[in-house]
Amino acid sequence: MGFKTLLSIPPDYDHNFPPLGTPALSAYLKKNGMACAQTDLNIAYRGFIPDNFFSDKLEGRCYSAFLPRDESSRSGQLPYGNHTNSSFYFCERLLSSEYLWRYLEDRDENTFYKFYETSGILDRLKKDDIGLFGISVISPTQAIASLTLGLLIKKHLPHIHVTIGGQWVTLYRDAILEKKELFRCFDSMIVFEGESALLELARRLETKRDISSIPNVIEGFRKKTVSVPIFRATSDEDMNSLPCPNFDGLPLREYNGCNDGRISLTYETSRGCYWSKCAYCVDLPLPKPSYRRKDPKLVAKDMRQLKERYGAKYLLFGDPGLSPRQMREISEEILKDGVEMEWWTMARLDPGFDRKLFELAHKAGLRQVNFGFESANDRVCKLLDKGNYRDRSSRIIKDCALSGIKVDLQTMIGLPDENFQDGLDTVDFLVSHKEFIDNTTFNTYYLTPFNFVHQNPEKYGIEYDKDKSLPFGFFIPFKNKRGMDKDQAELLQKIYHSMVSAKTRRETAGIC
Ligand code: B12
Ligand code: SF4
Repeated sequence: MGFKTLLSIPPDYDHNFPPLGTPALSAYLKKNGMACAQTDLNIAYRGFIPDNFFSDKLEGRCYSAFLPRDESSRSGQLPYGNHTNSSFYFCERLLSSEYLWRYLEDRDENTFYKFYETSGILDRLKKDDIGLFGISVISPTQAIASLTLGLLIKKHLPHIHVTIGGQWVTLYRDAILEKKELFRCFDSMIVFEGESALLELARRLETKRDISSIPNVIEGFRKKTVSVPIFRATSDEDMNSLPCPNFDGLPLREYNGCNDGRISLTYETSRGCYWSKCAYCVDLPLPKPSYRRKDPKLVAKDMRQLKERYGAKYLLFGDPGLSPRQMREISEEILKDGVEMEWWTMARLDPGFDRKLFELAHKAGLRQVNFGFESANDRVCKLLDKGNYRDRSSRIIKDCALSGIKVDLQTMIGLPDENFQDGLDTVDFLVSHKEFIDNTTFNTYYLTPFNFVHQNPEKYGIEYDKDKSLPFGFFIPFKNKRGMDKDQAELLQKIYHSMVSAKTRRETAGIC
């Protein structure tokens, strides 16, 4: 019996689609001859805690102070509307508190601990004779649950090598290394892209070889010291040698995206961003990975495989930004191959997009594009190196909608140096283009770590206190020196919503 790896997706994350990290890694290990399985504990955790658990339990516990609880923090202040022990707020505060270790093993209050005890995960690890257990930490919402799980396994099954990886681990690699005691919860961590590093880790563990020199693998605790080999030596994988993701073992019918019975999966046709300039970029923190795309022929082949193997009907492309060239060539290959499938993607408002291209892509199954629009004000876009221009955005949005593809606009209000008048330009644009826009994701701007604004706040008219930032903080408090404050940003959002609904009421009443 060979060496076995089990990869897990801990709570709490998006329930709409299976996250792509573990299917990508699982496929890569299998392609290279290593046994690998995966389990989605996030889906299993859904519904585990009663709705009122956190509101009822606030009194009298040391860690209740880390839960966002007053009315002001429940409304507007907290992005992503999560008020539990999986909130960004709770995670970053608990990680910096003296109660962390007590919480990680608190049977009564730590709902993740309770869940793991009943989930059967420890039995599975024993029964399947797992040698390497991987935890995929994509977002801060999973961090406390991941540490709880790692610690539990290290206590009960210390012979199993526990490794953590994913976007959260990569983003906070320095903070984790600063807080070395976290290595009590895992034996190693893998930063940046994980395929080559995880494969090499599994191979060396199987043959009981030293793991300290594997690029992007950081080993710790057991040896009392933490070894830090050079990061990124092999982190940018060649997309054309990555196999089609493998979703075996994930409960594909249980994701919300499958609510009408059609299997919806995640996929990627490129990594990195071909633009890579936006000053506030959240999706790809610094240092940015290089841009690589998968050969469109291979993309069409993978899509066929996902359809045949899993009955997939819909694909969510996780590419941070699909380029016009990639969209064209993929569409051509899909049509040549005859694979019938619907797909969704994120893209820039790039001048290379036009009606002809969108019509081709629509024919090939493209049903929705989420554009990074952010602002209709050219000065603000220029300052942030967004590369968007109002008139061009208008043309692309119309071309896309008129081709039958839904337009979703990611919009931010309160951007660096953006004043109230600039914000009104955005509201005006959205209202006047309403008939072409299917949905607007309207966020208030938040300063996040490791981008150009964070690196050089003066240039963008931003001020924040570096010394007061929490090491695991995601939303950093800041002052927009010349721009609008949070209240004005919220007011603009209210104006937008009232104008859009007023317009809709008039249209419904047949006045327009
Ligand atoms: C597509 C996407 C989504 C989609 C799909 C989500 C899904 N179900 O898959 C949607 C739009 C729904 C979404 C929602 C959210 N997302 Co999102 N999303 C992405 C995006 C753009 C791509 C993710 C992806 O598929 N990558 C491709 C896979 C293959 O890469 P990967 O997951 O990084 O995995 C590799 C490595 O990290 C590593 N690895 C991963 N797991 C493991 C495990 C082990 C053991 C090892 C060794 C290695 C390893 O190896 C993998 C292969 O190389 C990323 C940004 C990015 N560039 O990755 C943000 C990102 C993951 N999302 C993020 C966030 C915050 C969210 C939201 C909370 C809010 C938001 N920003 O919209 C919600 C989640 C809602 C919720 N309830 O929790 C953050 C996470 C922040 C962080 N770093 O801590 C990211 C990084 C973007 C960002 N900075 O805002 N998201
Ligand atoms: S287009 Fe998106 S991923 Fe690329 S730099 Fe801008 S915000 Fe980042």
